[in-house]
Amino acid sequence: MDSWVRVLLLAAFCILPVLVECRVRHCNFHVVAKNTTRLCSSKSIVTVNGQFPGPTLYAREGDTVLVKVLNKVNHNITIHWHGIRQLRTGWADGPAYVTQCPIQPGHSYVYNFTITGQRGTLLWHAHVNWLRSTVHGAIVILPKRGVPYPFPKPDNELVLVLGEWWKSDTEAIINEALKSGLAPNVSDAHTINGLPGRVANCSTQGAHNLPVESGKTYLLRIINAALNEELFFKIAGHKLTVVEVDATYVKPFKIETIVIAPGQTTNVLLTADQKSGKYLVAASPYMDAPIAVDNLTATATLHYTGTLSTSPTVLTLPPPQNATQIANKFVNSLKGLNSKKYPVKVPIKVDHSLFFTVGLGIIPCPSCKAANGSRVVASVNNVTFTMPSTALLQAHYFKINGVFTTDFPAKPPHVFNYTGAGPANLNTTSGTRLYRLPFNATVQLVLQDTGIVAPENHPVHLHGFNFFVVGRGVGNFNSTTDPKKFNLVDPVERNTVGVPAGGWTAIRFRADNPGVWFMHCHLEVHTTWGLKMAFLVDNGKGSKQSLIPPPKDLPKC
Ligand SMILES: *[C@@H]1O[C@H](CO)[C@@H](O)[C@H](O)[C@H]1NC(C)=O
Ligand SMILES: *[C@@H]1O[C@H](CO)[C@@H](O)[C@H](O)[C@H]1NC(C)=O
Ligand SMILES: *[C@@H]1O[C@H](CO)[C@@H](O)[C@H](O)[C@H]1NC(C)=O
Ligand SMILES: *[C@@H]1O[C@H](CO)[C@@H](O)[C@H](O)[C@H]1NC(C)=O
Ligand SMILES: *[C@@H]1O[C@H](CO)[C@@H](O)[C@H](O)[C@H]1NC(C)=O
Ligand SMILES: *[C@@H]1O[C@H](CO)[C@@H](O)[C@H](O)[C@H]1NC(C)=O
Ligand SMILES: *[C@@H]1O[C@H](CO)[C@@H](O)[C@H](O)[C@H]1NC(C)=O
Ligand SMILES: *[C@@H]1O[C@H](CO)[C@@H](O)[C@H](O)[C@H]1NC(C)=O
Ligand SMILES: *[C@@H]1O[C@H](CO)[C@@H](O)[C@H](O)[C@H]1NC(C)=O
Ligand SMILES: *[C@@H]1O[C@H](CO)[C@@H](O)[C@H](O)[C@H]1NC(C)=O
Ligand SMILES: *[C@@H]1O[C@H](CO)[C@@H](O)[C@H](O)[C@H]1NC(C)=O
Ligand SMILES: *[C@@H]1O[C@H](CO)[C@@H](O)[C@H](O)[C@H]1NC(C)=O
Ligand SMILES: [Cu+2]
Repeated sequence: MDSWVRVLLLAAFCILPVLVECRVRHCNFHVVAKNTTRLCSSKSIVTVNGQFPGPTLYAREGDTVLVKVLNKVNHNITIHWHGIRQLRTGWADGPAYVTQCPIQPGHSYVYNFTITGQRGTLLWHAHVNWLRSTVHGAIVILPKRGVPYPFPKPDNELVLVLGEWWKSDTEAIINEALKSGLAPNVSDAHTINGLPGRVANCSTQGAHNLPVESGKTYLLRIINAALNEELFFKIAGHKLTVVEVDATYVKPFKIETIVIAPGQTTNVLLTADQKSGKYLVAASPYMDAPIAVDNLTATATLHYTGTLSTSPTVLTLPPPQNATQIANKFVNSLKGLNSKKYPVKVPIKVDHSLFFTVGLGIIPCPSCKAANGSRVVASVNNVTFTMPSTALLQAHYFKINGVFTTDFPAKPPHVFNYTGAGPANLNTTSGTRLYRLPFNATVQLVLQDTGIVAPENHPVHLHGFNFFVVGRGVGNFNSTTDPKKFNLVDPVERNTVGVPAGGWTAIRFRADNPGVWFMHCHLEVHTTWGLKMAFLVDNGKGSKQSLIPPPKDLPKC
């Protein structure tokens, strides 16, 4: 029996699973609206089961998970299980119009997938329009029964979901921007488990409390579920021992401040080894390019038991918004664990060597008066991706012609100084173009930021695969000198990686998962603007190397 399921979703609480082994257990995600008053505004938000953040999905490595999503709101919805490999089960991946048509109001769909060879922290979120701003939650995958963590067992575990909050409805925010051609309004606050901490002039606020006992060690599962902002995270007076990112183990290291991009997760060990008291927990934006961000710091409190609530909190200053050195210190410390049990399997031989520019552009838009008849777009290799009205995976599986082409360029159409002043013509082309890969091909992909409009750090997320981050640098990638510096021994393995502002990142992966796999910037505004594409991975010849047939309840367009 390989279809054992351990999913515990208690209607209103997220608790660690009770140690009961059980047969297939369906869990229900009811997508419902909820009126809420927080942060100087009352509004209706879309939630799962009325919770914000949504319920934590607990599972164990090897489990089959069945989540029935019932759409009770007046929006199309899909849920993406961010970082779950979805081996041969692309139908359960979730991005709207990529692997499925959306679940329309009043309809439901059962996501059915098995968690193979993965354990750690991930997140689930809506993958249609901007609904993920409030439709998101944690995924906690425990190691197989009896398998220990490769680090000292913590006394307890806490999930911390970082988010972004707008006073207005987020669909209104992006729709307004698309009409104007300009950038959308930045958020009004950041949140830690749904709460912003103290915000000036706001009566409807509140801070999350992390209770700890002196001398004990905690595993903090930190998730960035924000839409558009990378965040620094730190706790006054305490060092964090980083042990995992994106559900892959890393060589443990101690650090004061971590940086986490939307879609990324980081597990850290925290020992309550300071004087009993209250300590500030801070999540603040990281942005080292001339782009407007929400500069409010979300705060929570690390509260040693026995400390009076009236006692003063030990404070900490968030890093400056542009503290690239602090961000780099964290990023450069990440190395795959590469132990006997958890080896780093980076492809050494490369079958497909790809070079993709990622960045912004400007195209004509006669109705966009605010932006003088033009609008900002984003692109990969100068292609602004056009979403189809039929899901790509269906078009592929049922051989529906005319939905996409497989001529996505392996390199940019023009060579220019990518990180320099940029070309005079900022136009892009548009299309629904995919890059096709044979089953089990190995891929090296260099992602190069451009300075067009503005350089910016783009956290690029690949569906269906983990990849190894073999290199990273500032300026233009040099294909002669830079590969010599690649780390092919113990690179970190992840599913979302930041391409540094005005720089590049090189990743490698093996295309061992047949289907259509989305790749996009995880800053939602850039995805909306077109910084997205997809890989089409062919079936292999072996018996377990084909995409499985679609489930009967797969939504239709
Ligand atoms: C939210 O409030 C509006 C206006 O007060 C009301 O019409 C609506 O029924 C409420 N919705 C929910 C889900 O409570
Ligand atoms: C889930 O998918 C598997 C195939 O991957 C299938 O055998 C099983 O019947 C499905 N379960 C449900 C409840 O649809
Ligand atoms: C965006 O911000 C502007 C300026 O503060 C404001 O007038 C507008 O109403 C905001 N848009 C939305 C959708 O809240
Ligand atoms: C808060 O309110 C005070 C008094 O009404 C006002 O002077 C101040 O500008 C407000 N601050 C913010 C950030 O809105
Ligand atoms: C945050 O941004 C606002 C608006 O751009 C600005 O007025 C304020 O000074 C900034 N605050 C900090 C701490 O940088
Ligand atoms: C960060 O911004 C501050 C204030 O805008 C500036 O003085 C400083 O030079 C910047 N630091 C870096 C490393 O760019
Ligand atoms: C690219 O532009 C940058 C910034 O202007 C400049 O420093 C760099 O020398 C240029 N590189 C080349 C190869 O021209
Ligand atoms: C940009 O491309 C569009 C079509 O893709 C074309 O209509 C327009 O003329 C181009 N504009 C410029 C300035 O090249
Ligand atoms: C992008 O494509 C547009 C439209 O074909 C073209 O005008 C422009 O020069 C291209 N830009 C780059 C950087 O390749
Ligand atoms: C993929 O190719 C590698 C060699 O490059 C081989 O060792 C492996 O067995 C292949 N995997 C599958 C699933 O065919
Ligand atoms: C790459 O670096 C080498 C050695 O510094 C240099 O000769 C070459 O011009 C560089 N290539 C590019 C495309 O910048
Ligand atoms: C919801 O999805 C259906 C199917 O793709 C589409 O026809 C409809 O326009 C969508 N509705 C909205 C409000 O986007
Ligand atoms: Cu981006």
